[in-house]
Amino acid sequence: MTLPTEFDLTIRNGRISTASDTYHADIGVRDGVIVAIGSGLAPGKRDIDAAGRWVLPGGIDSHCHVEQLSGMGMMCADDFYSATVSAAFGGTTTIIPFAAQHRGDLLPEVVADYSKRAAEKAVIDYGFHLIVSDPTEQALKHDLPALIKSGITSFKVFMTYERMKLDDFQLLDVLDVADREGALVMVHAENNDMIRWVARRLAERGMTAPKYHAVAHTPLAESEATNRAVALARMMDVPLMIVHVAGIEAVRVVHSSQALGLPIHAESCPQYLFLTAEDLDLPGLEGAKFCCSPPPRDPESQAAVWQGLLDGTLQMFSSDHAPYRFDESGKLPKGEATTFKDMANGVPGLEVRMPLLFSEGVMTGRMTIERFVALTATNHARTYGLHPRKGTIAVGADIGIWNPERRVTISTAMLHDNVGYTPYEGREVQGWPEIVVSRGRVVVEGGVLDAERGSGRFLVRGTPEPVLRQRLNGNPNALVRKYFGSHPNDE
Ligand code: DUC
Ligand code: ZN
Ligand code: ZN
Repeated sequence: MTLPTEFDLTIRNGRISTASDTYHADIGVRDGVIVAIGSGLAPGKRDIDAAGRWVLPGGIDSHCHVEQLSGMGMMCADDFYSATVSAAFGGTTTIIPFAAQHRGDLLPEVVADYSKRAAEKAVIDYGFHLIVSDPTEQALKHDLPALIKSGITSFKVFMTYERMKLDDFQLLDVLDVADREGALVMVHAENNDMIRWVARRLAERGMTAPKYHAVAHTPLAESEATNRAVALARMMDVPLMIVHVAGIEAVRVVHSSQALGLPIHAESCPQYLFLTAEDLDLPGLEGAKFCCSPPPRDPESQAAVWQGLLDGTLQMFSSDHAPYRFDESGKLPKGEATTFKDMANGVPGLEVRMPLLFSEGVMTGRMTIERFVALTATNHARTYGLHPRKGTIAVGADIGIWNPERRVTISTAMLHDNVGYTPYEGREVQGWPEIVVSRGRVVVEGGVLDAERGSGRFLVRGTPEPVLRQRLNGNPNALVRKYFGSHPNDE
């Protein structure tokens, strides 16, 4: 076999890690793809010496909110430009944000709108998940199947938020479509009535400070809804993705479902490793900066999330970047009179997601570099139909070149999002992605961006990989399927 000798880019002498291996080699890139991995490759037109550096797949953040109107009517602070720039500076080269349907919206119009805005502004590649809040006949029978075929192969549903939530009947309908069409359902699992009941009583008693958000969003609301979502998926015999797992009991529900052999996948986020409910308990409204749903919990839950990430119960580490400014546009819609019920829910994290886990997971020796790669890139690519174009060092040339020695103190001033604060202000991390490559283009180097607005591409995603499509063997609760066989093979 003759190896190509003319490369646009070579990355030489680096220590390459994927989700399965670590080795020293050179990488040769041509026309935006990796065409050679070997030793002693000829220098490319652009030649990077990565000696002493770790060469990792570009990260994939499969849960982030960009230029999205929330269920409470708040617009995100980041548009597709600032979000993708911020992601790139943190080592992430692919994002999968949401195209969010609000009740009454037609799904194809929602997607057309997000697609236009992203195409004009994104600097790295992106896909979309749908948010389905109005599963009409039209949506279930025509629009969802058509959009899945067009490469949007996952959608999120909510069990809470008055204006977004689906009831169990609707959840079953959506799971059914996902099953028929080969898509994956992601669920925000919190029991709406439990939260509402507590929140109303807190408010009646004048308990309106940000810290009461974490009281209202009791861990039981999360674990109950997680358990119910699993039961619904089990009845339909379909895989499920539980997003932003926060509490120890929810981790246990996921773990025990997997022990039964169920294809229940789960994700967690930096806020559940590095923040607790105490962070919401600050003078005045300052705690609003740490308000997200589910809320950060306690050290015991932090430990359970760490354990879940290490033992495979949780397969993905996403930011759930939900950027809102600390002003009337987001966190403080009623100014000083804002209560915990009014504040926009969500914390920023696109840029620091990978550095935080690299530092606290890999550099402390708690986590292998291979596991880090799986959690921040490869498992996202597999689960959401992007592997191996993205998420590994094989074909697509999305790469982060990390300096494992570099110490960085996180501050708002150094970040590239448009939020104006970071929950991780003042935290020191070790390890930083100094050079970031997207489709063979060096987009970040020396703290400088070199990427055109609109140069990111929409990714038509495939169906989730077979592991997620695995059928349950002899699942006694899947008898429903016997009578309503929706799988092509069953009919
Ligand atoms: N759910 C999310 O996934 N992100 C932000 C807020 C929320 O409720
Ligand atoms: Zn959510
Ligand atoms: Zn989210």
